Amino acid sequence: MSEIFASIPKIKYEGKNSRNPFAFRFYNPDEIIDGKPMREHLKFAMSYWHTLCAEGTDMFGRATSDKSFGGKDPLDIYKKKADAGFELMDKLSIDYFCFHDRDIAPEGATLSETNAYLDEMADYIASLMKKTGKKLLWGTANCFNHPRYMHGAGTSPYADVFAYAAAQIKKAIEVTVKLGGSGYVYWGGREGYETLLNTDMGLELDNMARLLRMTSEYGRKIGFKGDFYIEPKPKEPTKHQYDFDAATVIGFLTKYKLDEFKLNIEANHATLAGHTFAHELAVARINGRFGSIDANRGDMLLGWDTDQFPTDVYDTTLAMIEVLRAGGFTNGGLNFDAKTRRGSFTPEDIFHAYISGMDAFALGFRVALALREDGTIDKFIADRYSSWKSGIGVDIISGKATIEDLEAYVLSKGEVLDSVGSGRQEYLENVLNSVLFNL
Ligand code: XLS
Ligand code: NI
Ligand code: NI
Repeated sequence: MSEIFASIPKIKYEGKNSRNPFAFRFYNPDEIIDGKPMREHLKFAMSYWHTLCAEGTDMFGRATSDKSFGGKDPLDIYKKKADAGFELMDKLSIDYFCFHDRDIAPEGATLSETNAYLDEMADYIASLMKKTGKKLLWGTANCFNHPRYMHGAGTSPYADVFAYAAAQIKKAIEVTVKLGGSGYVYWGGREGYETLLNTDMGLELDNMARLLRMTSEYGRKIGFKGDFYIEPKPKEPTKHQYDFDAATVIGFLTKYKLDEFKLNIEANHATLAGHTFAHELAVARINGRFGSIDANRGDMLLGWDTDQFPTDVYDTTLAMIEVLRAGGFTNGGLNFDAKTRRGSFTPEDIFHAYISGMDAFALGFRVALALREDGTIDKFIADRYSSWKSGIGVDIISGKATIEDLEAYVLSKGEVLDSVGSGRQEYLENVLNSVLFNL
């Protein structure tokens, strides 16, 4: 196999003072931190679609980069994409990858032709995995690109389209299982609507649950042991995406008793929903649904999913605090659902992008651990809620105190303003800065 990114060396850790653009300054894959190598804490993954497929097209312009990697006919191109992906993962010390079914193989004229391409490419990828030790973090089905899905897949008004989506997802789960994937993602795609003038929302949501139940049960039947994830997103492509945010998805999963589903939280989707990335991770965590992360960022001034590589260390730090609080990743990891800007069209740009994103998360992780070690923030939170550890607080939590007891308590006590302390937000923000800039 000839080298595809010949001008790019294997990226090594050189420490924070290095100015080598093709080196890590904070990500040291084999450094043991908190009991295990950094690579096992962070579990970085390459997104197949952005890295090996997206060519920079937008509404106003055609491709600016070529992702055929020297391939000639369609299948050859997909094999070259795979070669390029495994070379990139090796050079960047990325252990995992994620894909949609249509990222790894071309679509044929019929489902059986498409499935045959998929089988051939799955075998090809399996051989590269065997050679390199790289692993599949999660697979998914692209049920949003083809025109048949213009009104949705599981929520299409047309039963034939539902059936097609179910068949497509069946195959995508089979490929995920075959490649030993530790996760399977459902991103809502076009599951949503534009206007109630043409939509039966109740039926669409019931059908979405039917599709999730049917396909996930099939996954278990064929031996899938990993996690199923829903990836919330509030808008784009449809105006009202059904999987708006973590809380909405959890409400949906609870209503339909889809208990084993976890969440794949994407940073840019969080901000589009009017939340912070850390908020969405916390909502997943406190509901026992924390699963995996699509690492990226949006642009404060733009209202769509720009899928930029994450470089904001405050953001990565606050996210990694949540990952630590959740006890770290089990089947999930940090998938870079991110792409270079259209004007950054060279292979070098892809490497710069991954290096910056991986370093931003590695630094965020180091800061999150240092904050935990420092203890100021955790202690502040514990103290702030200490009134629940004794007296009336314990009686409320245990259920012992009735509403009459609470009234008697307040009547005897008088005003309670004296019990209320400062939130000290500015002080805590400064604690964060002191730790961040002291590393
Ligand atoms: C799109 C989503 C998509 C999912 C996988 O906005 O982020 O890329 O991660 O289908
Ligand atoms: Ni995503
Ligand atoms: Ni996205």
